[in-house]
Amino acid sequence: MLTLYHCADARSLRALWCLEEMELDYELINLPFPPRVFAKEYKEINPLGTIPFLIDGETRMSESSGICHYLTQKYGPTDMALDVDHREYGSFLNWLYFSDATLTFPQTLVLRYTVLEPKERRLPQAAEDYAAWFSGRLRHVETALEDKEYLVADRFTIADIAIGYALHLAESLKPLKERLGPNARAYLARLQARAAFQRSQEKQKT
Ligand SMILES: N[C@@H](CCC(=O)N[C@@H](CS)C(=O)NCC(=O)O)C(=O)O
Repeated sequence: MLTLYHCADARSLRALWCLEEMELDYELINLPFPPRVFAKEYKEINPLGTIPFLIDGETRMSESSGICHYLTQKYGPTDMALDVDHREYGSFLNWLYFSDATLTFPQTLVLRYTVLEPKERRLPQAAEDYAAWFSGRLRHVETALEDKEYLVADRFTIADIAIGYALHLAESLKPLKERLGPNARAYLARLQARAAFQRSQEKQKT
């Protein structure tokens, strides 16, 4: 049995969404955010205290895009992943890694300094600087979607889950939402309309 530790709309949504797209059996454990503070016992399961955390037998994973990749490789075959001999394999992997290392990283600083920190510790200048940084990186997504519905291979893949989550997070933060371009907005709406995405939104409420 696969077990996923999750917090609503946090990066673990990538893994939850992937589980739903693949229609796999799994146990979902919803935690309050941040679990480090509100579910201290969770550190006994994941010493990092971060989510997502996936348990599959002896396997333990804490990287959201890596979990999506693992699920498609281990529980595929699925059209949601590309094989190494696919012409766009490099691009596929690049989007997977780009999603968290390059896109979500500045977003989390905006989240922290506009929402998570107590009012007296908030830093509008830092939030503005990292929003601008995010904006520069987002241009890469906007351009890639110029004439495409999905990022690679003309079909929905986990690259879309990984990048789509970053856009979903951006939409929830005012300084980032206003920076989403028309291609990114239309793409995000397409992704959010997927039945599996909708189910993942429902499951995180339980
Ligand atoms: N690179 C990791 C980042 C995991 C991570 O930092 N998750 C955040 C939530 S989005 C977290 O658990 N924050 C709470 C904390 O650091 O205490 C991934 O892609 O999953």
